[in-house]
Amino acid sequence: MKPLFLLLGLLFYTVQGYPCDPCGKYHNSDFQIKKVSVKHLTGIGATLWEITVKGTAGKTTPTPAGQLNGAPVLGYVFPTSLKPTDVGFGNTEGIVALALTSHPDFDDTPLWDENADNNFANDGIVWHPHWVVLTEDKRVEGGLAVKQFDPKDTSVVLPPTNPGMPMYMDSPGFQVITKGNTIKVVVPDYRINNRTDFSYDGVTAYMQVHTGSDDGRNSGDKPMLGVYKVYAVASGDLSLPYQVN
Ligand SMILES: [Ca+2]
Ligand SMILES: [Ca+2]
Repeated sequence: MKPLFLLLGLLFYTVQGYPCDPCGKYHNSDFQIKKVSVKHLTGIGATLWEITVKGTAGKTTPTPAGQLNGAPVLGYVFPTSLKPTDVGFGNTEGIVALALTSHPDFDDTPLWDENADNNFANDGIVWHPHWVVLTEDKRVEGGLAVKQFDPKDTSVVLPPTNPGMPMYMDSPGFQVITKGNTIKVVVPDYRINNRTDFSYDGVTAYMQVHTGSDDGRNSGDKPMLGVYKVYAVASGDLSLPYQVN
């Protein structure tokens, strides 16, 4: 797998010549990574995933676009060496990442009410986790996108908590905590196949939704959810050098 990670790392630095107007707006210290860690807490049977930044973690959230097409998504992302099957997807190629995101234009957590107001469809701006499978995608500046599939493909397996989009994306509902310069997420062991031996990295990024048309169908010239700008990579080269401890 390592050559793939290195290739993707290289992509980050070779395709930044594309313009991305909204990207610069969020390029601040809240997304400058100081360190990343994943610790196994045997006492509660969970791993604690944490990104520490120079500024205030989670303070900067996107300005709404007012529509789904072009909707901005900011993320604190943990690319991992976990297999898609470890987190409930079927077997498929790509990098499994846990992405903590904020996106005020839409809610993709129909099972969860993160702001606890009894409305399950208004939580997009609240930092919340997604499992995603990332693959190389040269149609966007960041060189990566969430892997899509044909909605008619009945062989695709998604976790039961997926939000119903034709992408390898899950809305697992784990607790996210932002405090000072850290953002954290608690992942129960049984939700990652009891794995504690994986490697990981830390990334902050600007992503964007592309539906391509008013009826919400993707036109194909851009990915449905692409990475447009990588603000920081903890390792510097996306080599996933860190191990759970
Ligand atoms: Ca929700
Ligand atoms: Ca709510």
